[in-house]
Amino acid sequence: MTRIAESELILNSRGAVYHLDVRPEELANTIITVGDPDRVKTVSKHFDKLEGTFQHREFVTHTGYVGKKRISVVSTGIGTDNIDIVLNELDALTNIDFATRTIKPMLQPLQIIRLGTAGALQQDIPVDEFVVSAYGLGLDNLLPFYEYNNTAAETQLLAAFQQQVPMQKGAANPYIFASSNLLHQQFTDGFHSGITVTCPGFYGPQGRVLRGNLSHPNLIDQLTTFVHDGVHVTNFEMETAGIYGLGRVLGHECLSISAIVANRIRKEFSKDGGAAVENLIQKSLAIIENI
Ligand code: R1P
Ligand code: URA
Repeated sequence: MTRIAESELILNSRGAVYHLDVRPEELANTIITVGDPDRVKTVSKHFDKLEGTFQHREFVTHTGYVGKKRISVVSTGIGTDNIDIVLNELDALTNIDFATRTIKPMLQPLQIIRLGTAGALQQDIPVDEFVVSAYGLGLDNLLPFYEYNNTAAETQLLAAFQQQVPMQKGAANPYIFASSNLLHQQFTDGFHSGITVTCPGFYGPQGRVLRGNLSHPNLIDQLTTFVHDGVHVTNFEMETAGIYGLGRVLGHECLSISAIVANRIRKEFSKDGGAAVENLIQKSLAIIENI
């Protein structure tokens, strides 16, 4: 079996994977990802038992139990460049034998659930409500670096998107992946659902104008009006499509859920985003405990 070199899978003096500083036995198979490192403790304060805490750079990990369910909560920081690091290291912790540096013969799928924030792109999705991403559509450039398969439904949706939302030449090479059906069906009551567009930035790539003029000034309008087979774009954020795409590449079950903190159509921002995120965490943990 091929041995993965020290330069490719980097382990530190603790025998932990480099960026996350976590060892295989310190990670659960059910993982909640959050963008903000401070949000990790907002999740783990609900744990019945905290088993271990780890931190390196913006990557904070708390592992513990909610009831009998062992869960790790990991912060990713912002953006799909960080998702490349986190998803690959979570997979390595689970599916690579660190002693022999070889891929394990039996691959273990992880359940990876993002609890994040996002901006709504539909008038009827108010701030402080929740969106489950049925699809992640990437305007970033992460997945073009990997080989992957799309389903027929994903291919059709992407073709419709490319027709209805032509991107400025060179600005984006869109890709799309569906959520895990298995996870999504647990999160229906009280959740909106649709396409989440993952952007390589918060300002220009999400159509925000402060001082710099935009090459794609109609982006918000085009995304809001996009429709294919009754499926609409619900929201914007910065990680979902990368998680769904790498989840597909590596064989993990992924779901992304967002508390809506901005509504870009109504031009409103949540008066208490922290409370919305806390509500999302409580509602989601009650479900995750029983998955
Ligand atoms: C931007 O403010 C950040 O907020 C959203 C975006 O995806 C981006 O990471 O998610 P988080 O609140 O989970 O970080
Ligand atoms: N996160 C984003 O990426 N965009 C928003 O508008 C709100 C949160």
